[in-house]
Amino acid sequence: MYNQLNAIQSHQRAGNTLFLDCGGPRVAITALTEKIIRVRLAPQGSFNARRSWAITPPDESFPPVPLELTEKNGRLVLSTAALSIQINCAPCRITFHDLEGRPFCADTDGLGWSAVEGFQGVTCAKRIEPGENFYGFGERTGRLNQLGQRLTNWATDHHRYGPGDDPLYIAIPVCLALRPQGAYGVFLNNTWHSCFDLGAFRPGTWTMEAEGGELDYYVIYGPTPAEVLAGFGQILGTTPLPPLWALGYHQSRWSYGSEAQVRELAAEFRRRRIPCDVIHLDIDYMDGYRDFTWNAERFPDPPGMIADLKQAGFRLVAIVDSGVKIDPAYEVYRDGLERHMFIQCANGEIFHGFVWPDDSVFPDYTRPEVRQWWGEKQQRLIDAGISGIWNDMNEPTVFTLPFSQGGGQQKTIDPDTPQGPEGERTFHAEVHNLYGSGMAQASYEGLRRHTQTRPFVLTRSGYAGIQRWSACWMGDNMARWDHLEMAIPQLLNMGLSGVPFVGTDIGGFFDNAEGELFARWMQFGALMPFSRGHSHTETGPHEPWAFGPRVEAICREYLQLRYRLLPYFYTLFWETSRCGTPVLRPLFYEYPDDAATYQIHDQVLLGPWLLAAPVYQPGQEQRPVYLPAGEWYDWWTEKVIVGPIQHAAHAPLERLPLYVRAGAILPSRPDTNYTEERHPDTLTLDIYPGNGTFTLYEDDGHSFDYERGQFCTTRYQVLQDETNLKIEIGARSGSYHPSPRGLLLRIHGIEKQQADRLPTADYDSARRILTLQREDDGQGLQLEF
Ligand code: MIG
Repeated sequence: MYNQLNAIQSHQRAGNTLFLDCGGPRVAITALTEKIIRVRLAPQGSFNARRSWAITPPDESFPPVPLELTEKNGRLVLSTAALSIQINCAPCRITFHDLEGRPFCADTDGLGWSAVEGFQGVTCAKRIEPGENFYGFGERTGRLNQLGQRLTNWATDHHRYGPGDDPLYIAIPVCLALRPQGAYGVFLNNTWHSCFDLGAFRPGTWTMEAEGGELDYYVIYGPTPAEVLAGFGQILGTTPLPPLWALGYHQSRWSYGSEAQVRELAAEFRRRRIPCDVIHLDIDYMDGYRDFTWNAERFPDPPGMIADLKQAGFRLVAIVDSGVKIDPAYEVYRDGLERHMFIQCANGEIFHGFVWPDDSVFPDYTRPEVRQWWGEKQQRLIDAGISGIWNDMNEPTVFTLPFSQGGGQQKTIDPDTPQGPEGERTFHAEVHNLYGSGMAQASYEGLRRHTQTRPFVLTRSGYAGIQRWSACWMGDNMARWDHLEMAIPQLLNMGLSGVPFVGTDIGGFFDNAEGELFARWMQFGALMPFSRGHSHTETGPHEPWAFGPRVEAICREYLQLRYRLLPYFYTLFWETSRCGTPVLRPLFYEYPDDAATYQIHDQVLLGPWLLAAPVYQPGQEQRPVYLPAGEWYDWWTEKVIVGPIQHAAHAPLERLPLYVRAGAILPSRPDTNYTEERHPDTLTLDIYPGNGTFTLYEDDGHSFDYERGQFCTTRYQVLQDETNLKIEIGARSGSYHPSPRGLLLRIHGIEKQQADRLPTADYDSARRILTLQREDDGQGLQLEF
């Protein structure tokens, strides 16, 4: 039962905010930009003074926005240059309109607050417009479009989750609503247990509800999905440029549990010439699961081992769990206790529960001094040469009994446990969803302080804004075909929630993969922004060579493809660092006016140019692929297919259906076994006639010098008219200078007569590819023929 707002009795403007007084309850509507509007409800009339937990810039930091307020026919209309907010006065209801007058995000019941004694919930009900679909919502199962679903935001270690399960580890109350000509986003700025109901309870109405805190939401108008994502980036932050090595392939397992095993694994990758940059150490490297320690028997000389591996081009990432073992002989426990770093119950006892290290306590990462302290503790791993930190069990997961006694009940920290920074004390119920983000922030900031290079952090749990600190993987999936299928929309919806650096355990975590499943998973996995194979301790070997030579060859081929495309991947990460753009995108992201793309959950675009349609069924050698309007080049055959079309792709086990959009300029580099093996001696540009532009970004790949201008960009353009193809390579601009290299242009889809107009080039008539070789002097180049 919720109270609803009555009539507005007075209103008042203060700067960019319009306050509405509804006879006690008050509403504040703030235009932060012409497209970002914040709406807050104070049921008792006074707004919560607490800062937002996840919003980066304070409201005051936005420059003034030209605003117009008019009143007519019992309505208040607040207009920016991009939209208008129409407020019905009796009762108070808010509707947004685009410049053509189309309504969106319109209140039905509007803002509500609990009418039940002892329950502090808030709610807001909005109309689902005809043809509207809903995406994002962080880490989800099921299809891409979440229309008709009810989704919970409560970080949970959902044991053996599968399609249809809710909620999972990551809680991101962010949604992207889409219909032709109009996308908008909503961020529910509330960290409590909350739900989105997308018409499951009441068809035609979508709601957001939280079990505590304020009703406080941001509406971000597009009209394109790209503009919505840019808006999310403005308020929630973006992923900083990762180190290049983190874009390589990562190999993990629970656990590579000894120095000999790790060395053997590394050698095997090089022997077999399968590209790999990173090896992950799961919990067995530790001494009795004590964070920041080493098991001296299994790993007698971590610095020596890590130094040798570095020589061979491998980095190590070490897992760190959130639970700190209760053990008076353990320095981290003792020190943390002395400095009051752990979460304490209301009765003064330290909260404790069972995880891998048995009885454990939990740092309160909402407190800056705790994050600082945790970051210092990482020093031991960094001193040994560890390059990145993997945060696990940080929902946090807590059990009632030791694992040796079956673990008992799985839960988390009790909701009424006090937590929070000085002056902002609250209870776990409010900050539960932030636990993973706080831990990742502590890890990121500690790594940055101590290494002065770009950190790599991987986390299982997180809240909105987690992209500022960490990559995310989708937890414990299974080696099953439906889990491979689920991975596709799962990663796409993460990207649409502002989190681009994502991947699933390639091959599946639980159970044994068979070769065919592994090969198909790797074909998609090689294109995942975060690409890591990982598996459970009770499974058989899951390394790329574990399934025989045919699967091994497939893994090699697709990982080599990933490595060749690194300049493209890297530029896509640069884009997301600036604009929040997803690296892996659903089709509708690039074709928002094509409603045929709205329900496609099983195809992806890697950046603007590459379309992949992973095969996720056994024995399948053909699958339907939707190609939107325009020309598409089949990656394998060079055949041109004209969309929009539903096309049957030929997909024997060796083939991932892959297409390049006309107008593409795809930068690539020569094969390497790891990202920093040598300076690439050639920059290759694959050019696909059509109309397009692309800006390549380059820097040293590991330092923060780019923040001081040490980077360069090169703009490319392809123009095609009836008779001529024009290719323009701009002069390189910026103060970073790549090492000397050649430039290889491969122009696709060229007919013989046209090729003859460029006699200096090599022509492959079977594949219709024209090749030109130059020095890459950074001066730019123009071709027209
Ligand atoms: O209770 O560290 O999701 O990736 O291998 C299991 C062991 C704890 C869960 C993680 C998984 C990891 C495993 N961890």
